[in-house]
Amino acid sequence: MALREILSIPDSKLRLVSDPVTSFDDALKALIDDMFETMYDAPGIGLAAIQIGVPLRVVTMDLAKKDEPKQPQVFINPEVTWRSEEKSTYEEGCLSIPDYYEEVERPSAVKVRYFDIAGKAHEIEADGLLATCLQHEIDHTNGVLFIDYISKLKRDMVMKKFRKAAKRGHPHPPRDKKAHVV
Ligand code: K1U
Ligand code: ZN
Repeated sequence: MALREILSIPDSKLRLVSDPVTSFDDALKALIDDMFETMYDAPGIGLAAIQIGVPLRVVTMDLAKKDEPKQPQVFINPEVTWRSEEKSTYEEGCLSIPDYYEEVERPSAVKVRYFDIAGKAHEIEADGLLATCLQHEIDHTNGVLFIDYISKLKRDMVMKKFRKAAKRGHPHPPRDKKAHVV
Protein backbone atom coordinates (compact mmCIF):
# COMPACT_ATOMS: atom_id res chain seq x y z
CA MET A 1 0.00 0.00 0.00
CA ALA A 2 1.24 3.50 -0.76
CA LEU A 3 0.03 7.01 -0.20
CA ARG A 4 -0.18 8.73 -3.59
CA GLU A 5 -0.08 12.43 -4.44
CA ILE A 6 -3.49 13.90 -5.30
CA LEU A 7 -3.36 16.08 -8.40
CA SER A 8 -4.80 19.60 -8.12
CA ILE A 9 -6.14 21.95 -10.78
CA PRO A 10 -4.76 23.19 -13.17
CA ASP A 11 -3.08 19.79 -13.81
CA SER A 12 -4.19 18.88 -17.35
CA LYS A 13 -4.35 15.15 -16.48
CA LEU A 14 -7.57 15.91 -14.58
CA ARG A 15 -9.18 16.64 -17.97
CA LEU A 16 -8.34 13.22 -19.48
CA VAL A 17 -11.09 10.73 -20.33
CA SER A 18 -10.02 7.60 -18.45
CA ASP A 19 -9.79 4.15 -20.08
CA PRO A 20 -12.00 1.23 -19.07
CA VAL A 21 -10.47 -1.48 -16.88
CA THR A 22 -9.98 -4.69 -18.88
CA SER A 23 -7.90 -6.82 -16.45
CA PHE A 24 -9.21 -7.62 -12.98
CA ASP A 25 -5.78 -8.57 -11.71
CA ASP A 26 -3.36 -7.96 -8.81
CA ALA A 27 -2.23 -4.63 -10.30
CA LEU A 28 -5.86 -3.41 -10.11
CA LYS A 29 -6.11 -4.59 -6.47
CA ALA A 30 -2.86 -2.71 -5.65
CA LEU A 31 -4.22 0.45 -7.31
CA ILE A 32 -7.46 0.19 -5.30
CA ASP A 33 -5.50 -0.30 -2.04
CA ASP A 34 -3.47 2.83 -2.79
CA MET A 35 -6.64 4.77 -3.62
CA PHE A 36 -8.27 3.86 -0.28
CA GLU A 37 -5.13 4.76 1.65
CA THR A 38 -4.92 8.10 -0.17
CA MET A 39 -8.67 8.84 0.17
CA TYR A 40 -8.78 8.07 3.92
CA ASP A 41 -5.62 10.08 4.52
CA ALA A 42 -6.88 13.19 2.65
CA PRO A 43 -9.55 12.79 4.12
CA GLY A 44 -12.23 12.36 1.46
CA ILE A 45 -15.42 10.43 0.87
CA GLY A 46 -14.56 9.51 -2.73
CA LEU A 47 -11.64 9.31 -5.14
CA ALA A 48 -11.26 8.61 -8.85
CA ALA A 49 -8.03 6.99 -10.11
CA ILE A 50 -7.23 9.96 -12.36
CA GLN A 51 -6.92 12.13 -9.22
CA ILE A 52 -3.73 10.17 -8.44
CA GLY A 53 -2.69 10.37 -12.10
CA VAL A 54 -3.93 6.93 -13.24
CA PRO A 55 -6.28 7.25 -16.25
CA LEU A 56 -8.44 4.19 -15.47
CA ARG A 57 -12.19 4.14 -14.73
CA VAL A 58 -11.87 3.21 -11.05
CA VAL A 59 -13.66 4.92 -8.14
CA THR A 60 -13.34 4.35 -4.39
CA MET A 61 -15.84 5.68 -1.86
CA ASP A 62 -16.73 5.54 1.82
CA LEU A 63 -19.80 7.44 3.01
CA ALA A 64 -19.73 6.14 6.59
CA LYS A 65 -20.13 8.82 9.26
CA LYS A 66 -17.29 9.49 11.75
CA ASP A 67 -18.79 7.26 14.49
CA GLU A 68 -19.69 4.40 12.11
CA PRO A 69 -17.51 1.48 10.95
CA LYS A 70 -15.77 1.94 7.60
CA GLN A 71 -17.89 1.16 4.51
CA PRO A 72 -15.38 0.96 1.64
CA GLN A 73 -17.01 0.72 -1.81
CA VAL A 74 -15.36 0.25 -5.21
CA PHE A 75 -16.92 1.02 -8.57
CA ILE A 76 -15.07 -0.17 -11.68
CA ASN A 77 -16.12 1.13 -15.11
CA PRO A 78 -19.13 2.90 -13.52
CA GLU A 79 -21.75 4.16 -15.94
CA VAL A 80 -24.95 6.15 -15.31
CA THR A 81 -27.81 4.23 -16.97
CA TRP A 82 -30.71 6.40 -15.70
CA ARG A 83 -31.10 9.90 -14.19
CA SER A 84 -34.17 11.19 -12.32
CA GLU A 85 -35.99 14.28 -13.64
CA GLU A 86 -35.98 15.59 -10.07
CA LYS A 87 -32.88 17.58 -9.13
CA SER A 88 -31.21 18.29 -5.79
CA THR A 89 -28.49 20.65 -4.67
CA TYR A 90 -25.47 19.71 -2.54
CA GLU A 91 -22.46 21.76 -1.45
CA GLU A 92 -19.65 19.81 -3.12
CA GLY A 93 -15.93 19.76 -2.48
CA CYS A 94 -13.14 18.09 -4.42
CA LEU A 95 -9.77 16.77 -3.26
CA SER A 96 -8.31 18.18 -6.51
CA ILE A 97 -9.63 21.67 -5.64
CA PRO A 98 -8.76 21.87 -1.93
CA ASP A 99 -10.71 24.22 0.36
CA TYR A 100 -13.22 25.25 -2.29
CA TYR A 101 -16.90 24.36 -1.87
CA GLU A 102 -19.85 25.31 -4.03
CA GLU A 103 -23.48 24.26 -4.45
CA VAL A 104 -24.06 22.02 -7.45
CA GLU A 105 -27.43 20.89 -8.83
CA ARG A 106 -27.60 17.33 -10.16
CA PRO A 107 -30.28 14.63 -10.68
CA SER A 108 -31.51 13.51 -7.22
CA ALA A 109 -31.34 9.82 -8.12
CA VAL A 110 -29.37 7.75 -10.62
CA LYS A 111 -28.95 4.13 -11.66
CA VAL A 112 -25.31 3.12 -12.05
CA ARG A 113 -23.92 -0.02 -13.67
CA TYR A 114 -20.44 -1.05 -12.57
CA PHE A 115 -18.12 -4.00 -12.00
CA ASP A 116 -16.73 -5.13 -8.65
CA ILE A 117 -13.11 -6.09 -7.99
CA ALA A 118 -13.80 -9.69 -9.11
CA GLY A 119 -15.16 -8.48 -12.45
CA LYS A 120 -18.83 -9.17 -11.58
CA ALA A 121 -21.41 -6.74 -13.03
CA HIS A 122 -23.89 -4.89 -10.76
CA GLU A 123 -26.51 -2.18 -11.11
CA ILE A 124 -27.64 0.01 -8.20
CA GLU A 125 -30.17 2.80 -7.78
CA ALA A 126 -28.75 5.60 -5.64
CA ASP A 127 -30.14 8.77 -4.07
CA GLY A 128 -28.91 11.29 -1.50
CA LEU A 129 -25.15 11.61 -0.94
CA LEU A 130 -24.42 8.32 -2.77
CA ALA A 131 -26.07 9.69 -5.94
CA THR A 132 -24.17 13.00 -5.65
CA CYS A 133 -20.83 11.33 -4.95
CA LEU A 134 -21.26 8.75 -7.75
CA GLN A 135 -22.02 11.52 -10.27
CA HIS A 136 -19.05 13.60 -9.03
CA GLU A 137 -16.67 10.61 -9.34
CA ILE A 138 -18.02 9.39 -12.69
CA ASP A 139 -17.50 12.96 -13.93
CA HIS A 140 -13.81 12.65 -12.90
CA THR A 141 -13.49 9.53 -15.09
CA ASN A 142 -14.71 11.70 -17.98
CA GLY A 143 -12.43 14.68 -17.24
CA VAL A 144 -15.28 16.76 -15.81
CA LEU A 145 -14.91 18.76 -12.55
CA PHE A 146 -17.68 20.16 -10.34
CA ILE A 147 -16.49 23.71 -11.12
CA ASP A 148 -17.69 23.07 -14.70
CA TYR A 149 -21.25 23.46 -13.31
CA ILE A 150 -20.72 26.86 -11.61
CA SER A 151 -20.68 30.30 -13.26
CA LYS A 152 -17.80 31.11 -15.61
CA LEU A 153 -16.95 34.11 -13.43
CA LYS A 154 -16.53 31.94 -10.29
CA ARG A 155 -14.70 29.21 -12.24
CA ASP A 156 -12.26 31.71 -13.75
CA MET A 157 -11.54 33.16 -10.29
CA VAL A 158 -10.88 29.71 -8.80
CA MET A 159 -8.65 28.70 -11.75
CA LYS A 160 -6.71 31.97 -11.43
CA LYS A 161 -5.99 31.38 -7.71
CA PHE A 162 -4.86 27.79 -8.27
CA ARG A 163 -2.73 28.74 -11.34
CA LYS A 164 -1.02 31.43 -9.25
CA ALA A 165 -0.36 28.93 -6.42
CA ALA A 166 0.98 26.31 -8.90
CA LYS A 167 3.36 28.91 -10.40
CA ARG A 168 4.76 29.44 -6.89
CA GLY A 169 5.16 25.67 -6.48
CA HIS A 170 2.19 25.25 -4.11
CA PRO A 171 -0.56 22.65 -4.74
CA HIS A 172 -3.27 25.08 -3.61
CA PRO A 173 -3.76 28.76 -2.62
CA PRO A 174 -2.82 29.79 0.97
CA ARG A 175 -5.40 28.44 3.46
CA ASP A 176 -5.97 31.84 5.15
CA LYS A 177 -6.99 33.29 1.79
CA LYS A 178 -9.77 30.82 1.00
CA ALA A 179 -10.55 30.18 -2.66
CA HIS A 180 -14.25 30.50 -1.76
CA VAL A 181 -15.84 33.07 -4.07
CA VAL A 182 -19.08 34.69 -2.92
O1 K1U B 1 -13.69 13.25 -5.73
C1 K1U B 1 -13.28 13.96 -4.84
O2 K1U B 1 -12.59 14.95 -5.10
C2 K1U B 1 -13.60 13.62 -3.41
C3 K1U B 1 -14.73 14.47 -2.84
C4 K1U B 1 -16.04 13.75 -3.06
C5 K1U B 1 -17.29 14.55 -2.97
C6 K1U B 1 -17.55 15.38 -1.89
C7 K1U B 1 -18.74 16.09 -1.83
C8 K1U B 1 -19.67 15.96 -2.82
C9 K1U B 1 -19.40 15.14 -3.88
C10 K1U B 1 -18.22 14.43 -3.96
C11 K1U B 1 -14.44 14.67 -1.37
O3 K1U B 1 -14.35 13.75 -0.63
S1 K1U B 1 -14.25 16.29 -0.80
C12 K1U B 1 -14.04 16.09 0.96
C13 K1U B 1 -15.30 15.79 1.68
O4 K1U B 1 -16.38 15.97 1.14
C14 K1U B 1 -15.27 15.26 3.07
C15 K1U B 1 -14.09 15.02 3.71
C16 K1U B 1 -14.09 14.54 5.01
C17 K1U B 1 -15.27 14.29 5.67
C18 K1U B 1 -16.46 14.55 5.04
C19 K1U B 1 -16.47 15.02 3.73
ZN1 ZN C 1 -13.47 15.59 -7.03
